Amino acid sequence: ANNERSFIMVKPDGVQRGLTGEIIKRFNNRGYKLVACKLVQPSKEFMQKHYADLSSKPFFNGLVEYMSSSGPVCACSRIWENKERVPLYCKYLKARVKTFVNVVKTNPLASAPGTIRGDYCVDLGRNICHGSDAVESAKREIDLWFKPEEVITYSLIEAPMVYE
Ligand code: YYY
Ligand code: MG
Repeated sequence: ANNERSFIMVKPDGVQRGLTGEIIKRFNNRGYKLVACKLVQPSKEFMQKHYADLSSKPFFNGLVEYMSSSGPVCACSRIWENKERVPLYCKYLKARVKTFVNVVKTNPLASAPGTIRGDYCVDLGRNICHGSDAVESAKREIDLWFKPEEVITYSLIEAPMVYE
């Protein structure tokens, strides 16, 4: 089993709408191990760091303002504990994360039913969930959001029932 980690965050709209449990459950159902989870009220400066890659975009200020002033977010990390070979896993991580979050599209209206965005939201700026888009960005985001001791190492008892 590999132990590459993803970073998933329920955004303020998702938390306010009571969808935190639904989103956590989606990933649980698929067999991904939750290794970190906390409710955070991020500052503007913190969200600027999180979305640093988007700082030149016209929507950046509004995004940062929204994410830091609309209520808490729920930050989570998961391990994709499965038997896929690492190169294949790396190749498809983006697609896999996007499959759960939105099927490639950021705009929920373009997201397929069955995905998180496709099932729960309609507007671009209220798309309820963030998922890191690559192994490297996940690592950067986990280091930003969590102290090392907040990411827990444990065995998932149901793992042999999920993976052959
Ligand atoms: O990774 P993802 O969330 O699907 O999209 P990003 O391109 O990383 O943008 C982050 C965030 O910014 C997006 O979830 C909504 C918001 N946003 C926006 O408000 N307007 C856009 N034109 C593009 C993105
Ligand atoms: Mg993104």
